[in-house]
Amino acid sequence: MTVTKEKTLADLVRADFPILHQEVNEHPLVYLDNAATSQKPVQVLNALSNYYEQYNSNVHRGVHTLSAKATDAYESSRDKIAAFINADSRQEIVFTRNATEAINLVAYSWGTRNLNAGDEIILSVMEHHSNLIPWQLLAQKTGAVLKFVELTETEEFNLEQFKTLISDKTKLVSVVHVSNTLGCINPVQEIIAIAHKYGAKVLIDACQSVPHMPIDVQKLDCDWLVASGHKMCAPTGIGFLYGKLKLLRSMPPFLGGGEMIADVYLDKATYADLPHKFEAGTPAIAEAIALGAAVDYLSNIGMDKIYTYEAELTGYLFEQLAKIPEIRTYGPLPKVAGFGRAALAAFTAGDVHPHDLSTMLDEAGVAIRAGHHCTQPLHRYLKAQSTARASLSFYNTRAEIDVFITALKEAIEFFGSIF
Ligand code: C6P
Repeated sequence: MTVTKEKTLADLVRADFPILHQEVNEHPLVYLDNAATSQKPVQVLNALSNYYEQYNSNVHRGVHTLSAKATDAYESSRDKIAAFINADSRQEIVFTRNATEAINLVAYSWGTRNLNAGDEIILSVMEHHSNLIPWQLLAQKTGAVLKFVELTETEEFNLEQFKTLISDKTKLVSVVHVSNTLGCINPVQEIIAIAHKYGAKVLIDACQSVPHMPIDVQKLDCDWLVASGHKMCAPTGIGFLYGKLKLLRSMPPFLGGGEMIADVYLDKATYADLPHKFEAGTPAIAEAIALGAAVDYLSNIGMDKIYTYEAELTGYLFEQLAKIPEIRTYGPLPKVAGFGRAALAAFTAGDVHPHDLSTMLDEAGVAIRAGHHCTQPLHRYLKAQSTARASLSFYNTRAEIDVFITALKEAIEFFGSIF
């Protein structure tokens, strides 16, 4: 009797990703930099080229056939995103360039109108610069005060400390769902419920969660949520802001120009209804359509399936890293069966500089990131100048983790011998 090995998720999808089937430095590419940007399946690449080859045209302007087709595809992408995160209305989805722009939109539009001197904004020390600098700028402009939640002993969001920071002065809580450095999954549902008791609004930076787990904005009850397309199998230059309808309605425009208007006079204008009020100028049409294709692709696999498969890989990755004595990982360890943290590992290896590790791994065809991952304050807090980071996706395999671990051990041995 022949025993056939059950196919893993990666076995089933890898053929869809042309870029993965190449050699880098004469070794098969092992791409473990998915938290920086994910690779794109052929279905998404086709959506891009189909648009340019068959119906390239501006949206919401022409009445000709191509323009109507482009508008339909662009708007249907919005429907797909709304369904993907279970928004109550398609008008709650605003296309932006990326998560960074979405956060700036909220800080500028809502923040400048609603915050005054002495009001408080709660962030955490693990925020990406994109969820820090816009609030610093806003605080400088309005006199609002920034407060920071620190980490627990296991390097996770300190919910107990959060409860001591929040007060009637808190007007906004803006926190990351999954840290791009610690890999912890923050208790956002609890954070949101607590913040709402104090009347504070909550923005969730879901850049590292939307591509890896099911998200339900109605269940979370967040006021805004942001994500970037390029981390979820879509092209660069497109992301989205989710906001509760009433709240988005109350916010003034962010950028002015074409597309976002109703009636324009020389000295004044009225604005378009949502979501167009926040989409000034010709948008990234092809990219938005391709984001819809990426959402279809992820939905066809199933976000539960992706989450479960990645958890299993995470368990294996941490098991292997734990066998290397020089390695110190950051953030919580996986709990049962790899669950309880995201599919990435930031680490240091004794005195070896993370950039040296990354360069040597690249020679073996393994792509990881090294540096501060745009979380410089967190690295300062952890007393690490920089870290190396391997981040996984559902198309990665155990065999690739083995290649990474072997190359990592060789790099540590090499640098150990020259110090
Ligand atoms: N993190 C990483 O390698 P943009 O640049 O707008 O697409 O995404 C910004 C961003 C915001 N929040 C989190 C949690 C993120 O991880 C990122 C992007 C990449 O970790 C690039 S620095």
